[in-house]
Amino acid sequence: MKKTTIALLGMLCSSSVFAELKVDDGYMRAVPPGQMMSAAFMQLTNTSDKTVELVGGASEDVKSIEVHNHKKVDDVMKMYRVPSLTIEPGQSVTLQPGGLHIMFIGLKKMIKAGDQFKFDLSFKDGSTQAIELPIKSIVN
Ligand SMILES: [Cu+2]
Repeated sequence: MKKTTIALLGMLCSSSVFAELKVDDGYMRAVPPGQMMSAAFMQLTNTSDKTVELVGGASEDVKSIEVHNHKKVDDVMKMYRVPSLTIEPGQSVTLQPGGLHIMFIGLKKMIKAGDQFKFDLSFKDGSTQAIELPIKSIVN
Protein backbone atom coordinates (compact mmCIF):
# COMPACT_ATOMS: atom_id res chain seq x y z
CA MET A 1 0.00 0.00 0.00
CA LYS A 2 2.64 2.49 1.08
CA LYS A 3 4.99 1.44 -1.73
CA THR A 4 2.27 2.04 -4.29
CA THR A 5 1.67 5.54 -2.96
CA ILE A 6 5.36 6.43 -3.13
CA ALA A 7 5.68 5.05 -6.66
CA LEU A 8 2.66 7.08 -7.73
CA LEU A 9 4.09 10.26 -6.21
CA GLY A 10 7.33 9.60 -8.04
CA MET A 11 5.48 9.38 -11.33
CA LEU A 12 3.63 12.62 -10.67
CA CYS A 13 6.88 14.36 -9.68
CA SER A 14 8.63 13.49 -12.91
CA SER A 15 5.80 14.76 -15.06
CA SER A 16 5.21 18.23 -13.63
CA VAL A 17 7.10 21.15 -12.18
CA PHE A 18 7.06 21.20 -8.41
CA ALA A 19 7.57 24.10 -6.09
CA GLU A 20 10.54 23.45 -3.88
CA LEU A 21 9.53 24.17 -0.33
CA LYS A 22 11.44 22.64 2.54
CA VAL A 23 9.13 21.91 5.48
CA ASP A 24 10.63 21.97 8.99
CA ASP A 25 9.11 21.50 12.46
CA GLY A 26 5.67 20.92 10.97
CA TYR A 27 2.70 19.63 12.93
CA MET A 28 -1.06 19.66 12.80
CA ARG A 29 -3.21 20.34 15.84
CA ALA A 30 -5.22 17.40 17.21
CA VAL A 31 -8.89 18.26 17.73
CA PRO A 32 -11.63 16.65 19.83
CA PRO A 33 -14.17 14.43 18.03
CA GLY A 34 -16.84 16.49 16.32
CA GLN A 35 -14.63 19.51 15.74
CA MET A 36 -14.47 20.14 12.02
CA MET A 37 -11.56 22.55 11.93
CA SER A 38 -7.86 22.35 12.65
CA ALA A 39 -4.66 24.20 11.85
CA ALA A 40 -1.09 23.30 10.96
CA PHE A 41 2.14 25.10 11.71
CA MET A 42 5.59 24.77 10.18
CA GLN A 43 8.58 26.58 8.81
CA LEU A 44 8.63 26.85 5.01
CA THR A 45 11.86 27.58 3.17
CA ASN A 46 11.97 28.26 -0.54
CA THR A 47 14.95 26.22 -1.75
CA SER A 48 14.24 26.91 -5.43
CA ASP A 49 15.46 29.83 -7.52
CA LYS A 50 12.01 31.23 -8.22
CA THR A 51 9.33 32.95 -6.18
CA VAL A 52 6.77 30.57 -4.70
CA GLU A 53 3.18 31.65 -4.09
CA LEU A 54 1.30 29.37 -1.72
CA VAL A 55 -2.47 29.67 -2.18
CA GLY A 56 -3.76 26.79 -0.03
CA GLY A 57 -3.98 23.04 -0.24
CA ALA A 58 -6.07 20.00 -0.95
CA SER A 59 -6.84 16.62 0.60
CA GLU A 60 -9.59 14.05 0.25
CA ASP A 61 -9.94 14.17 4.06
CA VAL A 62 -10.97 17.81 4.31
CA LYS A 63 -13.30 20.14 2.41
CA SER A 64 -10.91 23.06 2.10
CA ILE A 65 -7.39 24.02 3.07
CA GLU A 66 -6.53 27.72 3.23
CA VAL A 67 -3.63 29.92 4.26
CA HIS A 68 -4.68 32.09 7.22
CA ASN A 69 -3.19 34.82 9.35
CA HIS A 70 -4.31 36.63 12.51
CA LYS A 71 -4.88 40.28 13.21
CA LYS A 72 -6.12 42.16 16.22
CA VAL A 73 -9.50 43.82 15.73
CA ASP A 74 -10.78 45.77 18.78
CA ASP A 75 -8.45 43.78 21.06
CA VAL A 76 -9.71 40.45 19.72
CA MET A 77 -7.47 38.22 17.58
CA LYS A 78 -9.28 37.32 14.38
CA MET A 79 -8.29 34.95 11.61
CA TYR A 80 -8.44 35.95 8.00
CA ARG A 81 -7.65 34.20 4.75
CA VAL A 82 -4.41 35.03 2.93
CA PRO A 83 -5.17 34.54 -0.78
CA SER A 84 -1.50 34.06 -1.64
CA LEU A 85 1.58 33.76 0.58
CA THR A 86 4.67 34.84 -1.33
CA ILE A 87 8.01 33.24 -0.43
CA GLU A 88 11.07 34.55 -2.27
CA PRO A 89 14.00 32.27 -3.19
CA GLY A 90 16.05 31.53 -0.07
CA GLN A 91 13.43 33.05 2.21
CA SER A 92 11.88 31.24 5.20
CA VAL A 93 8.40 31.88 6.57
CA THR A 94 7.29 30.65 9.97
CA LEU A 95 3.71 29.52 10.45
CA GLN A 96 2.97 29.50 14.18
CA PRO A 97 0.09 29.78 16.67
CA GLY A 98 -1.18 33.36 16.76
CA GLY A 99 0.20 34.10 13.30
CA LEU A 100 0.24 32.51 9.88
CA HIS A 101 -1.15 28.98 9.68
CA ILE A 102 -2.62 26.42 7.34
CA MET A 103 -6.35 26.12 8.08
CA PHE A 104 -8.33 22.93 7.57
CA ILE A 105 -12.07 23.51 7.22
CA GLY A 106 -14.58 20.67 7.09
CA LEU A 107 -12.54 17.71 8.35
CA LYS A 108 -13.88 14.33 7.23
CA LYS A 109 -11.86 12.17 9.60
CA MET A 110 -10.57 12.11 13.18
CA ILE A 111 -7.49 14.23 13.75
CA LYS A 112 -5.89 12.55 16.73
CA ALA A 113 -2.47 12.87 18.30
CA GLY A 114 0.09 10.33 17.14
CA ASP A 115 -1.34 10.00 13.64
CA GLN A 116 0.01 11.57 10.48
CA PHE A 117 -1.92 13.78 8.11
CA LYS A 118 -1.15 13.89 4.41
CA PHE A 119 -2.17 16.72 2.13
CA ASP A 120 -0.99 18.75 -0.85
CA LEU A 121 0.18 22.32 -0.72
CA SER A 122 -1.18 24.22 -3.75
CA PHE A 123 0.60 27.00 -5.57
CA LYS A 124 -0.57 29.83 -7.78
CA ASP A 125 1.03 28.30 -10.89
CA GLY A 126 -1.10 25.18 -10.46
CA SER A 127 1.66 22.97 -9.09
CA THR A 128 1.32 21.06 -5.82
CA GLN A 129 3.64 19.57 -3.21
CA ALA A 130 2.64 16.55 -1.14
CA ILE A 131 3.52 16.81 2.55
CA GLU A 132 2.81 14.73 5.64
CA LEU A 133 2.66 16.18 9.15
CA PRO A 134 2.51 14.56 12.59
CA ILE A 135 -0.64 15.32 14.58
CA LYS A 136 0.04 16.70 18.08
CA SER A 137 -2.05 17.73 21.06
CA ILE A 138 -1.53 21.41 21.83
CA VAL A 139 -2.51 22.77 25.22
CA ASN A 140 -3.42 26.43 25.25
CU1 LIG B 1 -7.38 29.97 10.51
